[in-house]
Amino acid sequence: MGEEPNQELRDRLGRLAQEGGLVGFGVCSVEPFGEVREEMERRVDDGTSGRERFTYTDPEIATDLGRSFPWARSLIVGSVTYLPAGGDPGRSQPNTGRIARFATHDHYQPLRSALAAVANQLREVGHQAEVLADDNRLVDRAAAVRSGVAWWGKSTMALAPRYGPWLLLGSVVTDAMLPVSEPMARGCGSCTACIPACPTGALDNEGVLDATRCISYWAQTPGMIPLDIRESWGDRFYGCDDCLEACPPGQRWAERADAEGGRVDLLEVLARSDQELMTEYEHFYVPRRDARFLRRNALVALGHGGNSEAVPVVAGYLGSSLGVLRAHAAWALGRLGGEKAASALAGAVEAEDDNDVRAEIDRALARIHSGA
Ligand code: B12
Ligand code: SF4
Ligand code: SF4
Repeated sequence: MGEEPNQELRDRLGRLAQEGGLVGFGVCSVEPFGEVREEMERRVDDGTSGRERFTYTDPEIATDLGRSFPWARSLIVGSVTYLPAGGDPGRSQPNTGRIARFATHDHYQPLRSALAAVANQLREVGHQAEVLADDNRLVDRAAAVRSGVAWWGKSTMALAPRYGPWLLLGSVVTDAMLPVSEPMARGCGSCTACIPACPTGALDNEGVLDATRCISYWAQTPGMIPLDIRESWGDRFYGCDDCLEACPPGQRWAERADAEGGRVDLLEVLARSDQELMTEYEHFYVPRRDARFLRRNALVALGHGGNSEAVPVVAGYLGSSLGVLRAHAAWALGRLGGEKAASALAGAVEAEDDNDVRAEIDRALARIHSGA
């Protein structure tokens, strides 16, 4: 006969999780997530996962815990809500940018410490246990859905009653046999609010996200941001919350967010050194820890929400040694418009030897001259 699942241990772990601040707690089997793997491979094949690494580095590893943890027998899943502490960016003000609420602070820290307490308890009673949160070896949302911690929303977010999508997810994989939870008996029903709320049309009706159209993806992906995505960027500095803000199950909870936080002075961002930026935003995922990508994001946001004060600062980036910054500065000046922007662009075009950047400058000048 197989080993009986240990209900007493599960109850003890559940109490610890609650004391540690987890708002969701569930247990599921460690069977491979076969459908999720197929779905990831489909997205890699049709290009909708973009240049995403993380779990997409090896979908088989990400969907089969047995590959990384041959001793695994149960998966404990927990969630924290980062609101109200996530802040409220409030209404747009000139020369400022928005940080998505999940990134206003290191909101993963309370999640990891609550899960570490659960893992320590398991180790104390002789079990193996490892914490996984935002790890390449597990698709967190698939685990949350299987363990009854959340349902899978059409925005692709994992949602729970009361908190809606405002959750971060993590797990503890263990060799303890624990009783599993029932899946959550809720879903989106006929709601489709997130789909038209997405400014770039990245969501389809089947709960699939085209990462190459998602602003959150581009805010953390190196290189040139495609022109049509830049046009829809708004005043974002990092992340995007539009499909979360539109989600009815989380709206009352979002109203409880602090008034402070979530908005940064973009001129100040552009004035700082690389080292200062990477220290301040240490908890962001920034490609290669290279501050140029935060500057690039700030330039695009200034193209949307900057005023005349922003023009000389943005124009200064036409002299950057980095093509990606010269190109995005030119684009932003094209949107900011005015004589000073036009003369900075006209001055830069002569000296520009990168054809792509030159094309950006030409486009920006044409935009200003057309008065668009
Ligand atoms: C890659 C990634 C991204 C990418 C791509 C996201 C995507 N939707 O595919 C980008 C950069 C765009 C991104 C953005 C964001 N992300 Co992200 N991201 C991840 C990461 C690292 C991997 C996700 C992954 O592998 N997905 C693979 C796809 C296939 O699965 P999934 O959508 O995650 O899960 C669902 C499917 O598997 C589905 N499913 C199951 N069976 C089947 C079968 C079929 C046929 C289909 C179609 C689907 C399906 O059910 C699952 C549950 O919803 C995870 C961390 C992790 N290790 O899991 C965080 C994670 C998903 N991100 C998170 C967050 C907070 C965000 C943002 C809100 C940040 C922001 N404000 O900017 C946005 C939200 C954008 C959105 N609408 O999804 C949280 C989500 C928490 C939650 N409540 O859902 C996670 C879980 C991190 C964490 N540990 O909390 N992210
Ligand atoms: S995060 Fe923003 S861009 Fe990405 S799917 Fe949601 S609303 Fe669209
Ligand atoms: S907005 Fe509606 S459809 Fe989209 S995830 Fe939320 S409840 Fe589901």
